[in-house]
Amino acid sequence: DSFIQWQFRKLHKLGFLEFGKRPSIYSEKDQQMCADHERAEGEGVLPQEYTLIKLKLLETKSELLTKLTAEGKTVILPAATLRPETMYGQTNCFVLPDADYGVFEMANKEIWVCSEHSMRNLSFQDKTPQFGQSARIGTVKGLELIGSAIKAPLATYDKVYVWPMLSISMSKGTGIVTSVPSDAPDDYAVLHELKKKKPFREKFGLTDEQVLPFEPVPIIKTAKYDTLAAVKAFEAFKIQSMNEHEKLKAAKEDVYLDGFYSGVMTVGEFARKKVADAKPLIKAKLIAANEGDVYYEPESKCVSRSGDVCVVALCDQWYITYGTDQVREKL
Ligand code: A2H
Repeated sequence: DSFIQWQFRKLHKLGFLEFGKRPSIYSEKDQQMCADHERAEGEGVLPQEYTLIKLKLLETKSELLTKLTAEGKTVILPAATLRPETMYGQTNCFVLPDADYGVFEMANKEIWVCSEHSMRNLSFQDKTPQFGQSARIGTVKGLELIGSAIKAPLATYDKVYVWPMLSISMSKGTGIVTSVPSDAPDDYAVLHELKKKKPFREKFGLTDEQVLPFEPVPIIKTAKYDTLAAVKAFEAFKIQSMNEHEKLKAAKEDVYLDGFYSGVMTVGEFARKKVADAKPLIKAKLIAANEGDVYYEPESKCVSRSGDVCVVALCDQWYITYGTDQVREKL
C-alpha cells in the first residue's frame, strides 16, 4: 500500500494523473467498478467503443412513433458502427424483424429507438435523464419499423429506408445496423438478395421504390479491390446468398483489413486522406454536428462475483494521462 501511495504521489506531482469520467466495466448491483479479480466471468474484458450514427426518422407505419414525431419530438434510430468513415456510403439501415425495440426519452429530450441491452449501458453513460435508469415510453417490433424513411448523416442519398436483416444480434450494439454495401459484405449480401427476390421484399412489406433505386456507392479505394470492395469480395469469395455465414465472415475480414490499412477516401471533405487518418476526423465531425455519439459496452459478456451482468459506466476516477513509455521518458 505504501509503495502504491508513493508511486501515485510521484506521478501526480509530475502531472501525469488526471481526475474525471472514464468508461469502465461496472456492476449495477455492487454499485461500483468491477475489476478483473471481482469477476465470475469475463477476465480481461474491456469496454468496446462504438460510434452511434443518429438516423433521423422521417416517416413510419408505427402509430406511436408517428404521434411522437407529430408532437415535434426528434425520433432517432441510433446505429452502432466501428466504421464511421464509411457513412458516405449508407443506402439503408437494418433491424431484426422479430425483435422488440424500446422507445426511450433521452436526457437531451430526443426519442431513441433501440435494444433494451444498449439502453441499459447508455443509462450508465449519462445519456438518460437519471443515472442507471431509462425512461421507456413504449415498444415497437422490428417488423413495424421496416419501410420507415430515415435521414442518414453524410449519406449521398437524401432519404433511405429501413430493411430487414435476420443475422442481427440483440445483445450487441443497439440492434440497429446502418448499411454500407460498398464496404460491408454482410450489408451487400442483403441488398443483393432483396433486389433479386421480389417475394423477399413483399414478405416484409417493402415496395420496389424503397429498395430498387439503391446502389452501393464508391467511397474508398484500395490497390486490391479498387472501389466497392464488398461487391467484389462477394464475387471473389463466390458467395451466393446472405446465409453463407462462413464465407461472409472471411470476405468481411479481408475487406475490413484491406480498407482500413491501405484504403484512401474518394469522397467527402476528407477525400484523398488515408482511411485510418480520416476515421477520427469523420467521427469528430459527426459528433460535433449532433449526428453522432459515443457508446460503450463490454466487448464480451462480463459477470461480477455477485452474479450481475456488467455494463460499461462512466466512472469518476484518477487515471494516467500518458502511456508507460512516455512516463518512463519523462522520469
Ligand atoms: B459496421 P463487432 Cl462498412 N448485429 O458498420 C450484427 N451486426 C452488427 C450489430 C448487431 N447487433 N451492431 C453492429 N453491427 C455491425 C459499418 C461497417 C461495419 C462496415 C464494414 C464492417 C463493419 C456498416 N455496416 O463491421 O461484432 C456494424 O457494421 C465489421 C467489423 O462489434 C458494426 O460496424 O466487431 C459491426 O457489425 C460491429 O461488429
